Amino acid sequence: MPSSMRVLHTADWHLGFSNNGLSRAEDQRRFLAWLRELIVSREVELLLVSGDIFDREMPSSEAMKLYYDFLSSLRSLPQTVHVVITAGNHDAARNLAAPKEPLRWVNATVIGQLSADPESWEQALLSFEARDASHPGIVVAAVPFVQAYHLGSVPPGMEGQAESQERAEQAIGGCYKRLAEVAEARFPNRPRIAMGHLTVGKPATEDKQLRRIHSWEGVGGLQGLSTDIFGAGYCYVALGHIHRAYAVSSAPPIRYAGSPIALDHQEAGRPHSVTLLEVEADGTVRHELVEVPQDRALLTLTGHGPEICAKIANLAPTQLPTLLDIQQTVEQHELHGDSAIDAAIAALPEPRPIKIGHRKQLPGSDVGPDPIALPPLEQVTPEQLFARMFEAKHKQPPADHLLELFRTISAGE
Ligand SMILES: [Mn+2]
Repeated sequence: MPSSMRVLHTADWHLGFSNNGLSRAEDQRRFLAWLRELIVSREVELLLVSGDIFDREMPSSEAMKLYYDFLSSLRSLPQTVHVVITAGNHDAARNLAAPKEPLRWVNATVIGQLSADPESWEQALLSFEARDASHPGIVVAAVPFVQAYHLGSVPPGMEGQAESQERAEQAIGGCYKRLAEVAEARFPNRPRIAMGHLTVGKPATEDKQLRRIHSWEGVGGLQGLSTDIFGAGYCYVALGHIHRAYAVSSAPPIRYAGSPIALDHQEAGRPHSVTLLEVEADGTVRHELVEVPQDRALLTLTGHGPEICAKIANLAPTQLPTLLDIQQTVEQHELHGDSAIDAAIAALPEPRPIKIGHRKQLPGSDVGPDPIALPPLEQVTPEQLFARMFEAKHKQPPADHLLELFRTISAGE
């Protein structure tokens, strides 16, 4: 057996994510506990997290606690595990990198942002020794989410325009190529892995989810950049940004890790995984997708009321409450009230499913009933807005105790 180094590639944790206000912190806590066990059982030496650690720029205290507790928990493992974290487009790069120094104590390195100065890019170049002394170790080019103008060759504001695609490829490609050259000079013959949080390659045309993310979130709104930007200097490219585990290219492997848990109903119904790599001394990489247990189901139920109620009655039990997105076909007289569906849910044993969406549509129409029209925003008080939105969603005005609760919250008490 040639000696190899085990590396785990993951991304897009989106800690602090919630579905219509329902926190997914428990799902994420379970994922991180599972990940820690996997690191032990598969003797992982290096963990790469390719961006979107948090769901938002100002993460909740709950999300931050998940993150720091996980990193601290790696300290008590029998063997040292190094962690490389890069900022994604959802992360506030500076905030993520602010605790850089204390995180060194838990063997974690955070790269938040790259500046226009090519000399500074070398901070993203990290070298790790292997446990097995006969293995040369690995160099990681930990490139975070980067707008091409950060790198200095595309003017701000030009991003997203078709003519800037080529310049973005030159700027970002130049960064990867420079890092590979510097790494070769400093650490000759060490296998190199590149990280990135961006859209590269073309999505499969049948994959609506990928196309959606490509068109909405490409680097600066660009379509996928060419895979040529990574050059020939890396034996593996560990990507984040697109929430599906797939290979953009196979030689060398350029892979998205995908989100470890299904975040919304569009991500549900397919496996979610982390990518385990065996990196040999000569840079040969084998990969294995290790499926992440999903303790919660996210289901979309469609049909008429009685069909949906029957589907609810037959739901398989799960560890955490199933999240239901209900798309009900209704007749005109059924537009108000959900009592049969709510009763079907209430009849189930704990943990009962939670309805996070309920859309009603008349047969043959693609859209639900018109949302309630709102006067200009400046003429509406927050409470009126809340009441109208509640009514639009639930087909009835909010009960008094909900209005009371809203007043308490908006008064900041
Ligand atoms: Mn993401």
